[in-house]
Amino acid sequence: MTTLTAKDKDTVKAFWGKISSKAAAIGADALGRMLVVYPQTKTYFAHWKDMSPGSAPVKKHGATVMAGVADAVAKIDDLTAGLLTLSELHAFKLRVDPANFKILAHNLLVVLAISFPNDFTPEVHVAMDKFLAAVALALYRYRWRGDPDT
Ligand code: HNI
Repeated sequence: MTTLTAKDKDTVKAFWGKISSKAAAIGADALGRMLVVYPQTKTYFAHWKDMSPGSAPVKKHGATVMAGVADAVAKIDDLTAGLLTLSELHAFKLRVDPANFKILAHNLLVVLAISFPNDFTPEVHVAMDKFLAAVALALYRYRWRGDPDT
């Protein structure tokens, strides 16, 4: 597991400052793409009326997920403790397979890259990649019941 350096954290916070006002739209786009490109992820959202890109549930949940990411940026120094409640929800109640966190992170990176081509430098790319991996780890660690760093 790659660790977020102090510089990575600063890069994530600065980039987030630039994009946060568009977070809901970014989340909706990423979620819509995830459901189309990786249809196995649809199983978790089978109770929605419409899973297509731009639909009301996709927009609403896109904003919800990004509110979670915003919370993670605020708690970047201790993601494990900061995301504990959300982690328990995803592990025990929603039973999300950890592989899906990587898939969502990938879709988020794609949307960030195409939405902010100038700001999404290689430095931002690597910092956001590491950050989303750290968020994923904090969210699925309860799946393993072991030391998440091994
Ligand atoms: Ni996730 C609900 C945040 C990844 C499936 N999710 C939430 C909520 C937040 C959230 C916040 C609302 C919690 C509440 O109601 O108290 N999810 C996040 C974040 C990530 C993430 C920050 C990763 C960056 N979730 C995923 C992934 C999946 C997923 C990868 C499955 C593919 N999440 C869900 C489902 C719900 C959910 C399912 C309930 C939604 C609903 O409408 O029932």
